[in-house]
Amino acid sequence: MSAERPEHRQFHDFLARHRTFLLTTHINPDGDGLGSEAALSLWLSAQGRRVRILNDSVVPPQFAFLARHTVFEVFDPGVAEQRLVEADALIVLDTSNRQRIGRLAPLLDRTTIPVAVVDHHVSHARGFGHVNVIEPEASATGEILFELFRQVPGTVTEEIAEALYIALMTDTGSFRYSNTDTHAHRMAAELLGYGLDPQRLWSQVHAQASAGRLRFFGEVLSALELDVDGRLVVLDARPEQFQRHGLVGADTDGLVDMPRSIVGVEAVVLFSEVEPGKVKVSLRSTGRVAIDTIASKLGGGGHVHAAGVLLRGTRAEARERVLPELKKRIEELPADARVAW
Ligand SMILES: [Mn+2]
Repeated sequence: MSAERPEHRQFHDFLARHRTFLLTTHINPDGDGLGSEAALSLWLSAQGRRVRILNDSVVPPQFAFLARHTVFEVFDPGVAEQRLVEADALIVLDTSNRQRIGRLAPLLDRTTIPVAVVDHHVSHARGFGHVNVIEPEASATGEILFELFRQVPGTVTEEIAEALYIALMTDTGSFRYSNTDTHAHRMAAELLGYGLDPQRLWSQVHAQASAGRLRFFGEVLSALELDVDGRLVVLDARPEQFQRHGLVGADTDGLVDMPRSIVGVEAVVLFSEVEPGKVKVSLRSTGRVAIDTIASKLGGGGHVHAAGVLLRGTRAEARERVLPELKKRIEELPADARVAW
């Protein structure tokens, strides 16, 4: 083991001190949260540890294949109590905000279980774990795990590489977001060396849409609004549209990414009223507008390129809370180099 950072050594010491681990991630888990859980679960199991995964939310269908090798349990008060009693330690992945783990959070008040946090979100707090490995410069939590795993030579298998690749691919928007750097590409190259098929893995996550989902996208996109001289795209989705096209939940990730391809766009915001009175605000930046602080001020979170928040009230009220600040930030940007030439 050759850990250079003190937090990495602390994390390995933490793992060495315990036998039975409970893993969890944030509510509405994404490919990074779930891929990181699957990877760490496989890695710890191979080292003779007992591992359980318990999340607040269900695994979305496009990530169901990650459950081939690992079981993802969904929160139930009785099961959660039992898992916390059985485990020697809890590892929280892809969030350093205690509230973001959902219904497991209040139960932690009643236990003394040691906690480790591995995350890459920018946070003002230093994490709520006894050990905190928080590296905002990492493209994905999976990238931090890969580094930790490699410190113990010969421990990464094809199954672990696949789960880490899903974490990296999804959190970089398939290597398009501003967090896609040399580290991300080097990691992808190394992971492919374990025999992964990138085309198959991309399709497994992204080629799962129903015709209804595409019709819904088409309807919402055809009504897109341009603001701030075409530099802001505003999308709006009503509860009736979700229902009419047979969409369950609020899987709008691909939708809010599409207008980023319009020339000159700095930011995209989607107001989706998934059910009456509940508006999911999804924000995307093409790299220059910091949208994560807009989301966090309203109680949400995310990264500089992708963030979100769930607001109670009408879509008109949500617009009033988000748009003035977002427009102001775009107006304050220096002139876009793309326009100059
Ligand atoms: Mn992540």
